[in-house]
Amino acid sequence: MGNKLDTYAQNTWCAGCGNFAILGAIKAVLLSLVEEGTLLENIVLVSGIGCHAKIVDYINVNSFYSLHGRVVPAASAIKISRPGLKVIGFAGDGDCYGEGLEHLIFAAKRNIDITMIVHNNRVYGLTTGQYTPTSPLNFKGRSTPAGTKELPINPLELILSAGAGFVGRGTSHGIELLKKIFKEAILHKGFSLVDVLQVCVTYYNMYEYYDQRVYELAEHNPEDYQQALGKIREWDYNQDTKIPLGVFYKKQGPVFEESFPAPQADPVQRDVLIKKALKRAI
Ligand SMILES: Cc1ncc(C[n+]2csc(CCOP(=O)(O)OP(=O)(O)O)c2C)c(N)n1
Ligand code: SF4
Ligand SMILES: [Mg+2]
Repeated sequence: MGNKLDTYAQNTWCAGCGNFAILGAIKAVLLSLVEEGTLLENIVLVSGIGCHAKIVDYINVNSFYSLHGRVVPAASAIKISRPGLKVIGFAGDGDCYGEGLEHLIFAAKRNIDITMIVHNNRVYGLTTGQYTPTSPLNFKGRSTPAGTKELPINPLELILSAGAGFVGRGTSHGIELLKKIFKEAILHKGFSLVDVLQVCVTYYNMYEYYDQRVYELAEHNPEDYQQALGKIREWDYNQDTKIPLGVFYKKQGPVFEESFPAPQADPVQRDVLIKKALKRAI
């Protein structure tokens, strides 16, 4: 059954790709937001370059296809200049934990009210299987046939310590949980990051591995920084431990774009401040 968010673009993802779950979940969430009163024209999607990025072709909502590693600055610029819009960025793990990592850190630090959804398949999918910052030690890919010699980063630990007010994780085998986390992240006022363990069936098929290890957080207080940090550290993207899913951290703080005067107060002053902020953000 189609809906008004469908497009005519031909879907070119591989059969079984975890991106389908992210697409299904975000479309359901966007429809529910519209039903609850959000205007579709007040939502903007931003994507990078990679398999994940095609998602904006498949959703009938205003969107901006940015450059590899540049989802965050494009999304930040849109939000700063039009604070009334809901801005949702879709990035790959190569895209925003690799080439664009510094942008992600500074967006979290500034607490810009955007949501970043990371399709973390732990591989460069579009360019056919090179390792990324979240590939595990000894990962054998196109660029590392003998296995990687470096440990992965834990992106959630990094982003939490950078100041993010919302940090969550889901998998592409759990669409109901994805819907829940996406909606909570989008409604959170301030910077939010959702890391999705999105399986790339072609270059790094982890369905079985994740199915055996994931569990949903219970009796967890997301306002408690130390608890959040502890749960985030439970799995380091390398060891064969259990993998917690859910909202690790959620705390409201001052929002970056609200530090500028309202447009009607002093448009000239506001424009000057915004131009300065955009220069810093990009
Ligand atoms: C500035 C720039 N650097 C590198 C590339 C080449 N490139 C395109 S997609 C890609 C990797 C994509 O991997 P990821 O972000 O993890 O997305 P996925 O395809 O896995 O969804 C790279 C390195 C590019 N297009 N532009
Ligand atoms: S290469 Fe991997 S990430 Fe890209 S569409 Fe195919 S399964 Fe999905
Ligand atoms: Mg990737």
